[in-house]
Amino acid sequence: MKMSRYKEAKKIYEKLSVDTEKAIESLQNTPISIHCWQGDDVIGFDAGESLSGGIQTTGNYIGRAKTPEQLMADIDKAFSLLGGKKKLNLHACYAIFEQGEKVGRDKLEPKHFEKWVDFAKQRNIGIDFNPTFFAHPMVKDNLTLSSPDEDVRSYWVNHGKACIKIAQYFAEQTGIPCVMNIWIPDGYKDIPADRFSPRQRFKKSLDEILAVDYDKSKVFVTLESKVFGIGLESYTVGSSEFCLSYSNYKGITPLMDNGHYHPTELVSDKISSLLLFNEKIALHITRGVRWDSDHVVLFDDETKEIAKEIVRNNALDRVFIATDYFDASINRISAWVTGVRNVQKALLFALLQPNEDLKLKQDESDFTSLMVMQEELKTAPFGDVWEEFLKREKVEKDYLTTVKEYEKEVLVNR
Ligand code: RNT
Ligand code: ZN
Repeated sequence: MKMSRYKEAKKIYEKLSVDTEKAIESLQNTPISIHCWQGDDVIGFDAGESLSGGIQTTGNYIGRAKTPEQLMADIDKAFSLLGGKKKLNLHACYAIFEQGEKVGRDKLEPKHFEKWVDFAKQRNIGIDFNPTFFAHPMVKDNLTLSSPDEDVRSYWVNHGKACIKIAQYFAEQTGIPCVMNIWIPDGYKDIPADRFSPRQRFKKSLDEILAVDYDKSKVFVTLESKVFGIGLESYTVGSSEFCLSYSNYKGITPLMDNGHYHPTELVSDKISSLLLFNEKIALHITRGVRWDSDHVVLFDDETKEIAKEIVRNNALDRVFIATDYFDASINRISAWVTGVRNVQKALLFALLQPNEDLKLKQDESDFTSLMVMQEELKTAPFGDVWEEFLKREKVEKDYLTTVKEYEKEVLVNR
């Protein structure tokens, strides 16, 4: 009888001292926090404003989710095409209000997210959370937590505090810890006269937010840095140095988004340093094309290199892995599935490297072997192991057909 492609691949990897069974199992147990905002171009339900804060979606593909029901249905569709463990990553702007109810972001409560909790519980998944410091009338002159206007600053401090409580509610309701990520767009288009005071105010605001009493085993607060935004080209308050230093000072978790650095700087090279000094670290996996454009994640070199850094440092349980991209020019369900599958492919690819052997070659200064081995591994039968993972997770390899059907049946009618 002909051996299955997976069995053959397993044998080939065995010869390289790689256990494909172990690799598949590790991937199955690695949660990916899937961002809800790919489904509606980062609009949300509370402010009805178009996107701002130096980030931008481009494209006008049919079928943007406009209601909680539509977004939930689309997330379900995407989830049905994805294997592995999932978490849902929500933003505060996805609060769901009763008809006619209007609540400021400074006054949000757990009850405004009850429907999301039901959604998560029914699907047995955890929820991650983000205060939304953008696309809102209380963002004045592109400033929130660093604003010199005390009304503005305190409004956003109250938003942050409210969100910590909501994050703890998510953790308690689902029984799964919640990662709550703080990112602010604050910055200046042109050369500022004072770089110090905005950062000093940002620090003060974060101190005030984190003074809320919360359970640190249930809520992991992360802080995301950024180098520039559209219209905020000259200065961002939450720079890399600020965010790393602050995380260190307060014992919270640093978050790196690989679109948030100068184009030749690589997050894959930063992970090891952060792992040395932090118990946990967090990532937003995205793809910047010439700028922080948030294109759909591909199975490309940097995504693979990021995954390798997580895997070969034995850090799968120390890195909170989340996706963060938004493409409005293609089918949004396909965008979700393609990007998340590519993160998983990269992880599996990393899990299928003979990492110990490769390290040894480096330590022996046998760079010739190292190069040859690394290149050979690129054409090892990775695809067969990937398909085996999908099979075990009971998802079809082909998702395009399903996506197109859903588009014809559901999305075109919106
Ligand atoms: C913006 C940051 C941030 C957002 C989301 C919507 O540049 O990457 O993480 O993309 O919070
Ligand atoms: Zn991000």
